[in-house]
Amino acid sequence: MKDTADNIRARLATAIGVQHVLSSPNDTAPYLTDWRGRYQGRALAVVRPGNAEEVAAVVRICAAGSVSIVPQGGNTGMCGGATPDESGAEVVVSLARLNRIRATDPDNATITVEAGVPLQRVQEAAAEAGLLFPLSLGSEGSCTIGGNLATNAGGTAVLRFGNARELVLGLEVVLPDGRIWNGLRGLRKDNTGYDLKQLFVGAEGTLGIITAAVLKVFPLPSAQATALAAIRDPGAAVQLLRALKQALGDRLVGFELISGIALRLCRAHHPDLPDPLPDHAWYALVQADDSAEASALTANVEAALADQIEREIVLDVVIAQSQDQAEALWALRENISEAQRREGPNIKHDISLPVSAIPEFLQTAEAALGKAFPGMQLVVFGHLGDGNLHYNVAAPAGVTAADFMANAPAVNRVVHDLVTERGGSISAEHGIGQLKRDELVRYKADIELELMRAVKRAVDPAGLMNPGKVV
Ligand code: FAD
Ligand code: 2HG
Ligand code: ZN
Repeated sequence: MKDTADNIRARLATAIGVQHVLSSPNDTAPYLTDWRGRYQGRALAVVRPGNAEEVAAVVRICAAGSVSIVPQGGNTGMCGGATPDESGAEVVVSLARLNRIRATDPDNATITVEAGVPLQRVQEAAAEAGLLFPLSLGSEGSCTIGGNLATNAGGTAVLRFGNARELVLGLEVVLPDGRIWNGLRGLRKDNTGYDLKQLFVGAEGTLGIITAAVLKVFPLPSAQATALAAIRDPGAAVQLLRALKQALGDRLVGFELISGIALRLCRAHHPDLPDPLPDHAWYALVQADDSAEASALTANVEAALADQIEREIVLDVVIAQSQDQAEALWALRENISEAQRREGPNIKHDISLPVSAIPEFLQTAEAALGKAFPGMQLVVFGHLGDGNLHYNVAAPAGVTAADFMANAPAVNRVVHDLVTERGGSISAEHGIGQLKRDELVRYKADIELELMRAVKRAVDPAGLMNPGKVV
């Protein structure tokens, strides 16, 4: 027989303390909607356990009562994965109180942190030990490492360091039956069968709750160079990327593409930001880091960019002369998403393609969308070095965003069909959540969906972990 909601709440309160079981509308409101305000759910309770044992106790209570669980970190996700459904029967498990740095091991180049530690705090803790944790996202002040792993987050340094998946060596996970799996190993080599930790990375909370992780850290760079280049078109960006890889090797950390429209939108909402190269159609933001002497890196970056100006690949360039200037150039890029949110709803696509296919994709997609939805506005930017574009579509002037959003399925179809035809992915780094669950069924091969469902059934036979998300 199913427990009543009151009984479940009482048991949760006994397990983790009544003050950590929230159920009043005021207390729960921030946990029940996503960052973009696109989804709105209800919950039986929002619980805030303080350690892995308490998470396990919460999961056992929910499992015994057949109550579904929605894990939540910083709630910055882009696909509604951390928002409960509208039934009011799910329990949101916030990991925010699991916020300890457990250990730093400079000789092993690892840091062990709890899931609720904000990404920026992980970066700072590593830096305090003279080390670099390279995952870097615009949301890093709010998102948590547990959320980063659960979404396999990407960001702006994937070109050099890989996605979250490549930065994790070990995990501690509370399984759907409430057992704690301690896989907190700090090993770079471990071929003892299936790589279980990777199952939970990118699973978006559908297989278990990550409570802690052992992460890779790297030497802090001693030299950094940041440049904004104005370029003619995306084809020139691809040529520039290739030339900079050749000139800088793995000192090239990030390579972002920004359309002039995206940059101007960002400045419209952040007029305090600089406008060093006004009125160009496209820009590339380049980050290079090195552990060697600063002058060598700067000279190499300058020479490489000067060469590209001579070849007319780069039209104009500005190289940051100070840390403040570098941060301001990055702010032009990092604040585009926030500027878009302020501007109003838009139809988002987080796509990846072979880098070589991107210029032609952009031309074809713009023509196709222009024909089907005259006047729509493209806000294109993203991590070109990784073949990942944020291909966002906003309403034509004079059309309300709400009316325009009714076109989302048709716009998705145009974009995702073109991406798929070119061997690309409909979710490069944001995940599936509830936003793209139906798109996944449409575009993922049957055999892959079958394997995913088999894994889900094996690990979570009762289907209580974040139902309705991903699979
Ligand atoms: P949440 O939003 O709380 O949750 C995301 C998903 O993970 C949900 O399905 C949730 O159930 C699950 N989850 C959370 N914690 C756990 C846990 N401990 N165990 C199991 N499951 C869990 N993303 C990128 O990849 N690259 C970017 O460059 C980037 N830039 C961004 C910029 C801005 C301004 C914003 C608002 C978002 C950006 N994002 C980016 C998206 C988002 O920040 C990432 O997806 C991030 O990894 C989510 O972390 P979170 O802690 O906020 O997770
Ligand atoms: C970014 O790279 C984020 O800024 C957000 O992934 C992208 O808002 C978006 O579309
Ligand atoms: Zn991104």
